[in-house]
Amino acid sequence: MKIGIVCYPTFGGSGVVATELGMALAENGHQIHFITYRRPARLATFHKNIFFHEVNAAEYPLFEYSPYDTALASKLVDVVLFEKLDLLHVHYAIPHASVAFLAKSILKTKGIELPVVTTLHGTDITLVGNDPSFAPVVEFSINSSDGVTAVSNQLRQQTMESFDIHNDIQVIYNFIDFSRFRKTDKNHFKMAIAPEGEKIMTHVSNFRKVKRVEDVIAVFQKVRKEVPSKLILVGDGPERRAMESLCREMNLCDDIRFLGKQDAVEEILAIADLFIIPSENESFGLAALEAMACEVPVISSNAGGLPEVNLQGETGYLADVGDVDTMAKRAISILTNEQEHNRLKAGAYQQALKFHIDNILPQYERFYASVFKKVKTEELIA
Ligand code: GMT
Repeated sequence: MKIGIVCYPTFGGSGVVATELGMALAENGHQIHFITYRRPARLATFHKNIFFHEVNAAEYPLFEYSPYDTALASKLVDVVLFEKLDLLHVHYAIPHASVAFLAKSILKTKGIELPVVTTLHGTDITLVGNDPSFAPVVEFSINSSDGVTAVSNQLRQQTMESFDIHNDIQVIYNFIDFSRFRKTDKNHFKMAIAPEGEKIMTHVSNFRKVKRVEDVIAVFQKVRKEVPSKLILVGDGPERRAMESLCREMNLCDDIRFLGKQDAVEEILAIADLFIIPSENESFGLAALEAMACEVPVISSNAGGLPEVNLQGETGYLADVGDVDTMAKRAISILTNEQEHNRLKAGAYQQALKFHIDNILPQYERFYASVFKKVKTEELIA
């Protein structure tokens, strides 16, 4: 199929999933067209089946805000017409689903029926999507999509509860590419971070409030009192500066490393003993899955879809949002008991296998085929 993919090109989870999906589809022989304002961060290598179309929203003195939505809709129409796309898959409802509806409507006037699939990722429903400034458009565009997927059962459920939805929403979990995310020997790196053989805790996020990075630091402070350990923080975002100040106030700077945004997250996960993700809300928790694929047990909150990924006592442990005491207690018990640690490492890996890209990719392909067939059948009847 010729598939257009619209996403945020950043390190955010939805952009990562969209890019990895596009690359896997291209590998499977589909022709993939990424349409966004910048080359997606994870789209590192050239592939004969992958094309990138950059959206440029024109500047004009009258515009206080450049109308990206309009520029994206125009670009979509242009790419669909020129490249003869079979289907458009938009990731993250705002503004991609409503822009897709606009592009679809324009194409209809030109006699073209464009099947549109929308994937909901989380904050497009749980945080911003619910905001009255977006909600009516989000609801309308979910209902107007030809196919809708959500990345966890919990996100599906929450979408149904938050909006008046009369469209089906199919759950297709996020996935992991084991050719990239797997345990590798990075002992030289481990020696550099933890020269005395300290345990290494890791957190990866975009440092937004919803991630509760302050809880990561609070847990680490408690763990460090009992277990010689280091904390690696990967990523960047609005809370990073405040978190650096917190580390100074808590006198933890010698044991916490802020690494910023990293391309090769798997190399950091390869030396981690424990991953921590105490989010206020998390529709899935792709970062946790990436850690699990690298045989790293997870301490998480029990928010959102995290219990569908991290299984209590099997792949790590979960606690209520903000319960840093329980999280620390669990972390200490894992890091001080080698047998328990090994059991959870194996459990994490086994659970990650369920999200193997080879299991999830066919689900998307089947979904595309069914949406395509439905739209084309409706076109014939009309
Ligand atoms: O986690 C983020 O802040 C980024 C966000 C996004 O929309 O890019 O991630 C969401 O989508 C990811 C991929 O489906 C999920 O793994 C994350 O759980 C979800 N984030 C939240 O729900 C907060």
